[in-house]
Amino acid sequence: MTYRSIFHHVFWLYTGIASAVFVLIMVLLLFAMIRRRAGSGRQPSRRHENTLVELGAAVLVLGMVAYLVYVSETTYGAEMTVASRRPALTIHVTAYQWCWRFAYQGTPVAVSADCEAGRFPVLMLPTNRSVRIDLESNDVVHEMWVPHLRWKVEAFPDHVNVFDLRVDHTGTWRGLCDEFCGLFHDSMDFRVKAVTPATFHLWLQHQSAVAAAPKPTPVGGPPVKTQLGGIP
Ligand SMILES: [Cu+2]
Repeated sequence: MTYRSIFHHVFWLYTGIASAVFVLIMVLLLFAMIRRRAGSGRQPSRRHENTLVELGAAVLVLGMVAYLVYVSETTYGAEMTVASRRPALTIHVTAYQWCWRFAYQGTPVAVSADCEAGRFPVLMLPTNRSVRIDLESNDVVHEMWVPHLRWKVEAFPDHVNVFDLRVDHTGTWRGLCDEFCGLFHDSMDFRVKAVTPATFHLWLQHQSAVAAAPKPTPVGGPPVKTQLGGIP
């Protein structure tokens, strides 16, 4: 099971219950309006309370809340248990004003970009493998969000959020920051690209070789928009 299917299931459960409550309230309201309009001549009840009905409503609401909390927690917990079974790799994700850095543990590979003019860093993942993500921020609070995967986790400074992710099909999806974090927050995008384990292995090998190769000395370049300890 993936985050997408879990939250799809939970979303429709919540939507179903909310819709049923909405319809029930509307029907009762309509019934009261029609009765009043019909002019039955009956005076409205003077009772201020009905303990039995109020108690029943409270028990019903509490029961629904308890059920939804139980379903949400157990499905999420089950997914985390499956996803965290022997993670195949660990990626350190650093959010900063205003872009991302993805460092693959045990390798010299670290993917980053400047998030300007469509230059977004790509988080490469193998499909059907548990991937451990260590997420933190280098400055203010950010939030890593991949809408297609129904996956959103906050990135805090001075705290590492550890979680596991498992993607079951190949594809490329948009990721973005969902916590307002300053001037260029709206350009703080990234891409998630899931490929087969074999393709991922080749990619990681290639990137490791590129990262290990000696670099030419830089002779200047355009100014970088980072600030407050951001990572260029
Ligand atoms: Cu942001």
